[in-house]
Amino acid sequence: MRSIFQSLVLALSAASIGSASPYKRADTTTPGSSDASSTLASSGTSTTSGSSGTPTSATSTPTAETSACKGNTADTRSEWCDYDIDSDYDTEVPDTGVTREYWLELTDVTVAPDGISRVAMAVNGSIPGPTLFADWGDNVVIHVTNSLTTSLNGTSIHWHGIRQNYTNQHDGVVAITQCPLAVGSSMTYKWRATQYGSSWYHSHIGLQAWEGVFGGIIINGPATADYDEDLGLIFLNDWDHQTVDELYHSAETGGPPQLNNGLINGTNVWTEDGVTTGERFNVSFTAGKSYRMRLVGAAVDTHWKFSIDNHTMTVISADLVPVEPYETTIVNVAMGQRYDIIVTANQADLADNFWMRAIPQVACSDNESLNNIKAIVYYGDEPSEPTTDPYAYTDGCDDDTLTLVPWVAKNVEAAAWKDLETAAISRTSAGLFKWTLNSTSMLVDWADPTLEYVLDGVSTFETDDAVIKLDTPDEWVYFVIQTTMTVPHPIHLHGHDFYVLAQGTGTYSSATTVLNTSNPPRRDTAMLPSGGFMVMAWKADNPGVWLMHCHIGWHTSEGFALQFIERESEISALIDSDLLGDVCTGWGTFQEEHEIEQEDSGV
Ligand SMILES: [Cu+2]
Repeated sequence: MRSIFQSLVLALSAASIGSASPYKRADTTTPGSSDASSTLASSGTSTTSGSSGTPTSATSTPTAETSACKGNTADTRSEWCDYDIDSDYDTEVPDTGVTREYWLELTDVTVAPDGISRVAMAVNGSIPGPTLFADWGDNVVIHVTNSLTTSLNGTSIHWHGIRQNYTNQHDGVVAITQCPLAVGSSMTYKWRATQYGSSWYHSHIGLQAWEGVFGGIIINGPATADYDEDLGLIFLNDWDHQTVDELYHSAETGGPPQLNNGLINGTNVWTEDGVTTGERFNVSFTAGKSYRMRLVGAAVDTHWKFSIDNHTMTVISADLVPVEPYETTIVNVAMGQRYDIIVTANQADLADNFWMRAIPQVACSDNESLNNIKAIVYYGDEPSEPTTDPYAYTDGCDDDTLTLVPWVAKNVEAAAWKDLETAAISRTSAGLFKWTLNSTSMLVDWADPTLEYVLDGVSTFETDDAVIKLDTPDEWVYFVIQTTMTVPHPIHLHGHDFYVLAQGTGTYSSATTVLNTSNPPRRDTAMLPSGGFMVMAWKADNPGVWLMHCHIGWHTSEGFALQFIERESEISALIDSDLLGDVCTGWGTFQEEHEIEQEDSGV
């Protein structure tokens, strides 16, 4: 039997013989540019409320002219035509009648984002892949083609943070909502942009996201503070000169490996034997202007502190939830989280060049380039090496979640359903680390997705399917996760923005833990603190099978996941059985033909 891991090793040798593929193919569908020589603004990201992203829409190309709202200008960012920042996006969504259509193709590539060559996987030839733009209320249609002909990996694409209200089947999670998409096949995902803000899409099979299969999502809408220019996404990735599939064995036997480097928007430098390779990402500032940037925590196992020397940031949104603006000099970015920030270019008198820093937090990350994951913010004509100093900070895997005050205020009602689960780690008889939650480590079959069971009327599941059922429509669910282990975990829930009622160190107590139900922070990814607990809540208002998991790549693969079957009786009617069946049939044939074995939790 040939496993995915072995397939990848084969891919390595094949790719190193062949001619070096370009890291970034010249290609018109990459607004989220990874080109180190260009500034964010010139890389094609949106500079006004209307998206200027070029990608490929046959139905309608998103441009400023076709934007759902022309009234959203530099000093009227809270407006959105008939809607505004006060509109409750849970209950009202602009009816734009617009469909944004995109085509994404996954390929095996050889890349050198820090000058060191290795194999990877790319979307439309680039890492990060192209940014998908839409306006609030648009329909989004994405055709994904798997052309991973060297690695022979199956795939799926998850649209992180997108609520998928009544569109569970388009959530893109292998073993849960679909089978892996076979090499040589295409699949079309359809969803509606009912929220707005910044997010990302990424593969949701094994560790493939961190081989390079990810890109940005920007949904234009109103904002809680004004700014002049939108500079688009800033992806914060960790990076190693070995692939994550190669590193996984050491992760599951010896714990998380040290990683070589990190990338800001797909690029950074690397110094070895006195020779520096690669290039830094850089951003051009014009004195006096204010810039919106959209930070994305896209690492496999790194918690970041993000800052720009001498500059202050105003946070206006977290995940896809607009918040009351607040100022800070450091933003903590956990894996899976996004923060929208505004930075005013008001330091030109001090210097021409400033470091933008993504600093791995040693308390829960291990990186060889601790103080060298940086980009350059420059005033003037061109960047040069900054000499600025970082803000002082105390190392720690902190979460800014409890600082957040959602702009559209919502309260949480009393729990109709409650559960508490403990996260722990154990070793199998084979010496492999497995994370457990709900007293089990998730192990699901990628060729047998939960939606297939639901469609077939199967309602009992194995313990290691890690199923929790939420049957009552619109009931309030309180879910506590706690751990005594000194490892923090970014917890991500699909299908909902959850409310964080409490988060802290020590042990949760139903008697003494104070729950905030009055407009608590809400988002799609928040930290379970090291040796602590988090109390989450959400309303069962979205029928479907929704994964909850730790967003540390190693941990998901080691089984740190649960699936909620929400309103089971309503799900079948929402499933396109042809779509589900076609992808599974294609995978069955492909898997058998190439003798591919599943080696991890299945998600
Ligand atoms: Cu974890």
